[in-house]
Amino acid sequence: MNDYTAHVDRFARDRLPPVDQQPEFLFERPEFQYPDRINCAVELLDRAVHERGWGERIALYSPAGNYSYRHLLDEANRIARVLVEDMGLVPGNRVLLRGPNNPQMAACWFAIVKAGGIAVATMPLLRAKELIDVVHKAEVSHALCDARLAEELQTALADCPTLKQAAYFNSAQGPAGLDSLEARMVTKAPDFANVDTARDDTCIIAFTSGTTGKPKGTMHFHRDVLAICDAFPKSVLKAVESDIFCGTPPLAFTFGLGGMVLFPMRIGASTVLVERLTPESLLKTVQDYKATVMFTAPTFYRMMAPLAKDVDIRSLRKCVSAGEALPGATRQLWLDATGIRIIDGIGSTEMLHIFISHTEDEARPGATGKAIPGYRACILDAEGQPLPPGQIGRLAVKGPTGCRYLDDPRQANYVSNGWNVTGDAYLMDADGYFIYQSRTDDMIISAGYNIGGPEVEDCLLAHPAVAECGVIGVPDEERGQVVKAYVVLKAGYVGDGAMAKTLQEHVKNSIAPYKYPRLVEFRDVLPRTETGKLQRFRLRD
Ligand code: 3UK
Repeated sequence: MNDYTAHVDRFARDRLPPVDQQPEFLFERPEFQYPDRINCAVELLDRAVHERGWGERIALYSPAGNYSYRHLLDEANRIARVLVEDMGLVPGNRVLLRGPNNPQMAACWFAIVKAGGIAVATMPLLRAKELIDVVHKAEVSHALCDARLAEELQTALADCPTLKQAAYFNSAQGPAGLDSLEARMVTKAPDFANVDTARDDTCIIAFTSGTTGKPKGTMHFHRDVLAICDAFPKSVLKAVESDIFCGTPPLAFTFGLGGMVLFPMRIGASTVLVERLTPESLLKTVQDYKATVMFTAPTFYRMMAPLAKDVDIRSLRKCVSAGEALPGATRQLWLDATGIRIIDGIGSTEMLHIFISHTEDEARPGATGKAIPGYRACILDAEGQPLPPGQIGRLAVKGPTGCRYLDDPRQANYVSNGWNVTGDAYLMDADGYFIYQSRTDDMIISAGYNIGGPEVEDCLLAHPAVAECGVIGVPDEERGQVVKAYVVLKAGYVGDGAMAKTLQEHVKNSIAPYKYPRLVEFRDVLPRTETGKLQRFRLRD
């Protein structure tokens, strides 16, 4: 029996990867068994208010005002009514969602999913051309967009024939003359007949922050959204209902959707949504809201460490790092500055959230941790055979979530023999800890040696003069490739030949000498994505 119940609009259902190209899913554990019919937004929001008695608690804090669980539900219901009654949404339609992290953005996400729609959230900084690619690929029919981001969307609309309905939220803050979501909402009652979806109906299409080629849309079901809430947060993070979450990842990035909204709401906790955070303002957010749990990327921890002494962040008790490898030097800096052991975790858009991580007690410098309960991981060789401990190969993982690209031949690159192959080079040590090396494509091969850029970066970051760095391989006639370091120095240091020599000696004295950067170039900044990932391909260009 196929328990996938078709939406009225079968677009997503008809574009799932063929069964033989899907990953194997593991549902053995009791927490990942969900009823056939379930709507994850109803589970997280309506039931919080109507069954769990959390209505009067604060769900979302923000500088513009706070939303109780009940207020969030009322707002989401009004928006859902606008979508269905005014904008003609039918279940299965794709809805573009654009906005910085703020309460109305979260309310829109719940509205779309309660109405059986598929949320296609996009990074706030995307330009019209990139929006057009996403709209075409997902055949988006509706858009809910923060009024302050209206311009790029309106530029895109001319080239988006499928996208016929757009409404703008936070409209008081945007230009005049837009179709205001709030103006429509005031006419709507705060209740809504939720759409009874199947656990295997797609509810989000998350586009990857991939660095090359056309963006890939990853499809996730209602049950996947619940599974990530019942995986990492329960077994590793162990947050509680009195916790107050904060952090930087955008809700359009599944790291942020989970960490900033879904995880706190699954347990009746609160979250602080603040737009455009900097290291300074994130620390200030912790102080002002007495936040207890933080989600951000490694570079943020590194930049916050020297500033931490100037703020009162004693409320903070748990810090999660993901998006790229956490250098051991950064882990140590944060521990020295705050006394907190960072929880590192690797996740991906394809897997929806974190699948290898560790608790604070199991933190080991250089190691991402072990497969979290519900997931299995191993290292595969080039032929797809599992490698013994200690050998570098391709990381492969399976669990209750997995990769389903929307109508994309690249499915065969990510999924092989039921395993999700993430594109990362890792090794597993004798104790079962997974140790990150590099992206598979980024492995530097110099004079026959395999060198992972991140290991060299970690070593450079431990030098007092280094603020940030990125290490890549550049073509070399004699050695195939040589190691090159791009270094941003801290204020007061000079990037000259003597400094290059000092840093080279530092690496030679700390790790195997053949890994030292033969080339060192000083930069003012390094190219990074909106999610804090170093863009190595831009260093290579
Ligand atoms: C890299 C890491 C080493 C790795 C993500 C948490 O980053 C997320 O999703 P993306 O699709 O990128 C996935 C790739 O990023 N990576 C992420 N975390 C780590 N490398 N250590 C880490 N801790 O190359 C991976 O394949 O943008 C992270 C939750 C949800 C996410 N979507």
